Amino acid sequence: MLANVQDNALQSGLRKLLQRRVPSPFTCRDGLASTDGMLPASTIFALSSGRPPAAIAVIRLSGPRAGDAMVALTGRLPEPRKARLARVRDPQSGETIDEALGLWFPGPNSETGEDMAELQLHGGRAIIAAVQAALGRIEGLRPAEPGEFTRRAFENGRMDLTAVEGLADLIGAETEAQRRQAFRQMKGLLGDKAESWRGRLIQALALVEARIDFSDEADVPEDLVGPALEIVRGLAAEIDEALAGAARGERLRDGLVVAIAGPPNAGKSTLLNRIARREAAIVSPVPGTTRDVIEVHLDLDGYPVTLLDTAGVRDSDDPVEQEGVRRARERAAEADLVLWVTDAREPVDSTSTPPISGPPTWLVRNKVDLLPANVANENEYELSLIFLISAVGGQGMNELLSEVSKYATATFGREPSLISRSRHRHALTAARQAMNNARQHDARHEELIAQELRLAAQTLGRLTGRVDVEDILDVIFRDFCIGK
Ligand SMILES: Nc1nc2c(ncn2[C@@H]2O[C@H](COP(=O)(O)OP(=O)(O)OP(=O)(O)O)[C@@H](O)[C@H]2O)c(=O)[nH]1
Ligand SMILES: [Mg+2]
Repeated sequence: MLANVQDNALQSGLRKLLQRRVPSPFTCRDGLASTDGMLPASTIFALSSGRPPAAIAVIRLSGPRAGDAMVALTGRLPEPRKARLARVRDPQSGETIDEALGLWFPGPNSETGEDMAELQLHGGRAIIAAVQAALGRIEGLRPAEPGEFTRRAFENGRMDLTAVEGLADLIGAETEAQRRQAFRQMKGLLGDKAESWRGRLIQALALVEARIDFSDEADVPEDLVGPALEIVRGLAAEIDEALAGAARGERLRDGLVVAIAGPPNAGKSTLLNRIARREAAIVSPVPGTTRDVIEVHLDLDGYPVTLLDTAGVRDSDDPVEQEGVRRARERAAEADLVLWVTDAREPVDSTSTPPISGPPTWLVRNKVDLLPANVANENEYELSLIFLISAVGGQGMNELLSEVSKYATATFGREPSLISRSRHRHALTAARQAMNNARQHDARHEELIAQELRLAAQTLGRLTGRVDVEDILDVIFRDFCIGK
């Protein structure tokens, strides 16, 4: 019975919210007509495939004149979503430029939501230049800005903002784990979650609004705020769970940073080169060879790892070397893991004690190939992990790499995180904060509670781009390439 009354109150609360003329935080951006406001959108085109020359070049068009342009160049439109072999001609001179596959995707069920056409040409520079020049001469057509196809998809409600970010990450993904996380995001996992959270918040808000609006009516139960806050409590727990994985998700985008540090001449650069399988850093018998920090990006069992080679840490009068040592310390202190490399022939003394505080540090005793047999006893040394390796001979390298890989697995976790950017974390933290505030108000202060819930819903709306996000759009789309 109470549930029924609540439902009725919820319905009328929602109705009232919808009837209001004041702009509500729930104004959504779905179905925006075009970037150009009331004017018909221009038709854009771009080379969407990689750098020529290549086997194939894909030129895409999107906008109201995409079909006309296709007809102008190839004579007629292919059947929707079916490839058709076509002769591509310059409409001005009539000269054949190439033979290509043409595709036609009428809107609104296309990627951008607009009419789209695609030409798969041979990937030569002259062909691409000739086709682009021909397209540029057609009225209403212009070259696309970076990310403009995706921006149109967003503005036409085909993708939410988190999916757009997922797509950018998917294109940029270099390792399996990154690809997996980005793909889930592009498929709308975070966006759908945020939308469902927002929907439930609006329900809670409607209950509170109903309480405010009908406080003097007899059939509205006293306590609508209680059930509303109960909804908020459940939501808060779910958002907290998502936030718990945030650090993992953000780290996966950037990769695990492993710094190789230690005294001069210990074989740090040799170790970097061995792991990277190329001569990335200069190796020499002269101590103090490496001055700058050298970065190598690796794929370690599907996880992204940035390996840093640094200058040998020692006191020096040379200002350049001093700067190198300063950078070495700084970058090592900020790393996720430090491999402190020393010469295994040196006794375990002050040089084997890493002066780096902060990240976990493993002691790597290098050049074991130069040790007389069975001297390799390091039991007395108190560090969590000690490795005996030869960066030149390869001894101990498998053990070291497998431990680093285990460390990466533990850091990133097997389950991809829902959150992958600080933008997501900030939005969810802000929503969470507003929800907390709502729950802390006295239940009689319905207006204050409603205000916090409105704020929380608005923050979640910004996460998916459903409410007023102009300010962040440029930042997000800037990362895209032209043609996407
Ligand atoms: N025998 C042997 N020699 C090694 C090994 N690792 C490095 N070396 C040699 O040690 C010397 C110094 O190596 P680097 O890799 O330049 O040492 P580093 O720690 O980068 O030195 P700085 O950049 O000067 O701090 C070179 O002559 C290397 O060939 C090893 O495992 N065994
Ligand atoms: Mg070096």
